[in-house]
Amino acid sequence: MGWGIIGTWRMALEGVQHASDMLSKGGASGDAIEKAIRMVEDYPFYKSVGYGGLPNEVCEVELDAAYMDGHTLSIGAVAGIKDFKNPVSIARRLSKDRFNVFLVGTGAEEYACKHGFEKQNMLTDRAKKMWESRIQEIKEKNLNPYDGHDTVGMICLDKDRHMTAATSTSGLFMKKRGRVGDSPLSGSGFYVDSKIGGTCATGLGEDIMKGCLSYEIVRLMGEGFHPQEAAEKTVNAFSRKLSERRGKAGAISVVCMNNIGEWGVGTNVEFSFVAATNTAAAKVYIAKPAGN
Ligand code: SD4
Repeated sequence: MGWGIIGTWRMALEGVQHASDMLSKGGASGDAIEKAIRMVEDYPFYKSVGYGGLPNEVCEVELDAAYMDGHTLSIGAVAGIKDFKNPVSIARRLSKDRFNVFLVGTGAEEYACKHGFEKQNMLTDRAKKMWESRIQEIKEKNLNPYDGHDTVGMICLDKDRHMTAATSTSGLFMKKRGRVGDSPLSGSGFYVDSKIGGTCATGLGEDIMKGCLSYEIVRLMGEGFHPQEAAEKTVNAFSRKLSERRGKAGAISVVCMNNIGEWGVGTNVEFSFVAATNTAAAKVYIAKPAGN
């Protein structure tokens, strides 16, 4: 039986490689995806996820993360959490609970503390310097404060055909305190059903949320569409709809995989992603918007 994992952006590479190793030896998709996302969270130079993540407008690192089990459809998510090392692990722990599975801010922090998750100041000197220079640029060059943000999101399939999805991000650079994007929202930032497949998204959360794109793509895969067709069709149609109704669509990119390890991507901007399966080693790919 095959296995596979796909993740957003170049930053997913080392994690996907490590997860591939686990999956090829029969590891479970929940363990592989959690480890892969933690590796991105822990690396200080990936500036939009975990440690070293980009701060909000008052220079605090508020993080969002989610985890979904495609077999039980259990979801766990945290948003606006500060000073905890691995938000994805907190999200996974929450997914085991029956109630209160999506916690924000101080509630999420209390839960993490109670369950023994490691605390850490997530603001690095580098991120603080970037924040200071962005403040200058906003004043001097009238720059859009929100440029520069990415989410690591992954979909994982193990040899037992068990699928999981997970996301982690610091959200928009310079976001308002308490702002939450699509990444911890089921159906928008991620969705997975082991009987079909999974999707996760990256880009401007405010726009991704308007279309519940991750759920829609899984639904189309369930109707028999190849992941590539489902992703491309959904992102193109939704971008077009936003352009018609609002004049412009923000950046929207998705990666998806079905439960036999076939994968696809859809995007309205150039973006990188990483995929690995039992027949192809982890590799960085570049996707461009498809003509529509
Ligand atoms: C958010 N979707 O918070 C995230 C950020 C992101 O590429 O993925 N940017 O809106």
